[in-house]
Amino acid sequence: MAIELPPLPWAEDALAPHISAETIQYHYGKHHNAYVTNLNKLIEGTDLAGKSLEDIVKSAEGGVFNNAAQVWNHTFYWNSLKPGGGGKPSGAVADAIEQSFGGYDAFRQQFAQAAATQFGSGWAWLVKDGDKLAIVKTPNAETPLTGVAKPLITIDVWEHAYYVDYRNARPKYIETYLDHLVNWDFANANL
Ligand code: MN3
Repeated sequence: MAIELPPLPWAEDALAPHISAETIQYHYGKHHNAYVTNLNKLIEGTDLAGKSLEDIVKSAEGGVFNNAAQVWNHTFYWNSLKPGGGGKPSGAVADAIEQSFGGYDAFRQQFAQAAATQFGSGWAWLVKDGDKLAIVKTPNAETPLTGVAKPLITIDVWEHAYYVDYRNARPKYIETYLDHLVNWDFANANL
């Protein structure tokens, strides 16, 4: 069975004015969709056809890995966003942030720093690594899914994620993600 493009968890204009419908139309409708199309072409007729997306990400290399991981990373990113999100977390993830970083403000500063300093294209993640939370950044399509840490939320820092709305101002996009968009319910569900 072919890998499918999952539906968005909200309407394409639901994140405006922070992320515009135009960005979502390109980012989901063109970029994410293209990774799905490319992946299906690459695995057709191979022993990866019929495997789950997660299994393909964990076992593939090269172009198959890049496309599969980008399909998985983007779906995880959409779920990391919600209309009316952002601000301080509540629940178990709030306690874990307190214990791991010494408070929300320290977490916020470190997450923003990681996302802003990922050179070129990539991702920043809040992950659960053993008993602690940690912040990691990954280049290009690389993803914590191939390691031992469990991803809780992510931010896409490829230029296509913010250039329409923020031009080159990546730090402003990161700040907006933290203050207005991040879906702490998703982080709590993953914890
Ligand atoms: Mn992207």
